[in-house]
Amino acid sequence: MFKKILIANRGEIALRVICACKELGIRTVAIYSDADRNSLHVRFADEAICIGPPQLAQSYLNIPAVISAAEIANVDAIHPGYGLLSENANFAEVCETCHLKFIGPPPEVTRLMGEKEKARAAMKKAGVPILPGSDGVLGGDGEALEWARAVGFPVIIKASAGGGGRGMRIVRSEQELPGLFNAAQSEAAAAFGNGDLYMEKYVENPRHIEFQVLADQYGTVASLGERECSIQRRHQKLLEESPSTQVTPELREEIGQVLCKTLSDVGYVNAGTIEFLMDTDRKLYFIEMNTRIQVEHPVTEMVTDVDLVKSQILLAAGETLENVLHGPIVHRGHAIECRINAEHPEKFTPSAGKITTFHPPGGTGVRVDTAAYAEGTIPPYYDSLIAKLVVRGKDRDEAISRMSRALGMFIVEGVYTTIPLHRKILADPEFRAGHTDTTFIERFFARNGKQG
Ligand code: MV4
Repeated sequence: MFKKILIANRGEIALRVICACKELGIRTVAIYSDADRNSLHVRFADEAICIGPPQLAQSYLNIPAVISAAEIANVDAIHPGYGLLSENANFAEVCETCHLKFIGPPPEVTRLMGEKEKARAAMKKAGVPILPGSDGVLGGDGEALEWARAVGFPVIIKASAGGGGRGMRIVRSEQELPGLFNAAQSEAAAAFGNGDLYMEKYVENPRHIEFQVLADQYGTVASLGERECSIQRRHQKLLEESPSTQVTPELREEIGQVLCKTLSDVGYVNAGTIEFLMDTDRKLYFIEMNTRIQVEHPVTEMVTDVDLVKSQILLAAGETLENVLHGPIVHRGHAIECRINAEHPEKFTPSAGKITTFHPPGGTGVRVDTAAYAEGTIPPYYDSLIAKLVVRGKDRDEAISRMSRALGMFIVEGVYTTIPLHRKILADPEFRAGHTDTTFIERFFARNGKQG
């Protein structure tokens, strides 16, 4: 087992990894930027090393600085958390070269899943349902037009290196295709340094449903069911839940089985998330895979009682999935997570500054993942997530009641937060009825005005 792990992240996820390490008896090394000197991840780690100025490129994304810290502290492994270097295959390779275990899949698997049209091809080959679309990268707008005619409008053009919605264009007619193709190409080239594009049939009003898996180094893979994450604004998730109201036990089992086989075949190791779109006929189609722990992982932890971060560490250290899980995966009850962001309620812009009052809720079935505290400051350089409020109930109705009361007992003063927005979403009849496709938030704002 690892003796010491460096956590290449900050905020609530750095604390989450520290929790897992403490329970496993592993020493922790925090890295921090000048802006994070007084952060809780620094306080709770056994050691902490400052790696540079606040800007991400000079600190948490600075590979030589991160590796130097790992060498100085003499760690066995690096946990990348989410975002930052977590899906950077070059970083994973550098770790390997330096004999530091990267807690994630092998670099070549990270690279495969990072090239979205290659991931799509691999899933198709293995029998995972995908949407009709191009075979591989589009050679130009002429080839794009041929595929669009074959697939039928509307289609969506996506960046191969993409994710998060950048370099994406919906195309509804032949006339607008060349212009939108060029726009997507320029945007992808500027954002990712790679203008490769591919095409899929466009699904109207989809739900975003993702499956959680765990895989060991010996080809054994387990599915931990799904999370529904359709409530998003500008490709930022606001609220996630498990199970999805739309996934039957049979569909969960069917998709879980095909995913386990596929990921075993590609040599996947680590926790992982496979994203699907669900159309209005309740059919699921693979869109992309994330090879990291995700922000919303606690939703799955609440309904399965599996500690996903501990599992990541144990699997990276060479444990078998059988030893990590101790038995079959059982789903109990319903969990909901609300992402509490420090942001202005109308402008949705980050609200940095000093938190003057901080009182998180507690009680039965309530979990708060956060690195925030009273008198602490939220630096302007990083993302605006300050807490994840997660509840579990015996069913969806109980989870909704519990979340509503917990949101009402969450006091954050000094910065604007999304707590008032979440309270209104939880009270919304459409949300309560489970009508939560990806157009939910737009319709919600249309009903309630911009503030919700
Ligand atoms: C789609 C789609 C409809 N059809 N693909 C947006 C981000 C990226 N991860 C995938 N996205 C979408 N891909 C096809 N073929 C609609 C979206 C989409 C979306 C997906 C999930 C959650 C929210 C979304 C909001 C707008 C568009």
